Amino acid sequence: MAGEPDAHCLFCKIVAGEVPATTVLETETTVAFRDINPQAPTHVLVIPRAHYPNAASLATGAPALAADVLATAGAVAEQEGVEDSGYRIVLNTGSGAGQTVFHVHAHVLAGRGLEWPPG
Ligand code: IU
Repeated sequence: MAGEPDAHCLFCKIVAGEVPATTVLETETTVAFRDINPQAPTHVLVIPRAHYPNAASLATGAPALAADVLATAGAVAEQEGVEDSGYRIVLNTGSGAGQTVFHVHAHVLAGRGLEWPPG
C-alpha cells in the first residue's frame, strides 16, 4: 500500500539501513544518498522514507512529503555547492521514461553542462 514499507523495495531497504548507501543528508521524512552509477559529478538521489511508487502518487497521497523531497533536493544542492551554477531535478516516471526503481526518487544532477532537451 502507498506509504507503507515494501519488503521487496531496494530503497525501502536503504531507508531501513538493510542495504548500504552513501548518505549525504537525512531529514525526519527524507533520505539523500549518492547514486551508485553517477551521471554527473554531483548525482544524488532524494527519497521519501515512506514508499510511494512515483511522483504523482506521492503528490496525491502525501503532498507535504512531496514538498519535503523538493526541499531536501534544494538543501543537497546547497550542501554540494552547486546552487549558483545550477542543477537539475529529475523524476523519471514509468519504465518508458527510464524509471527502474519504483520508490519515488528525485535525481539531483550538477557539475557538468546539462543538455536541453534531455535524452
Ligand atoms: P531511475 O530514475 O529509476 O532510473 O533511477 C534509479 C537510480 O538508482 C539509478 O540512477 C541507479 O544508478 C540508482 N541506484 C542506486 O543508486 N543504488 C542501487 O542500489 C540501485 C540503483 I539497484
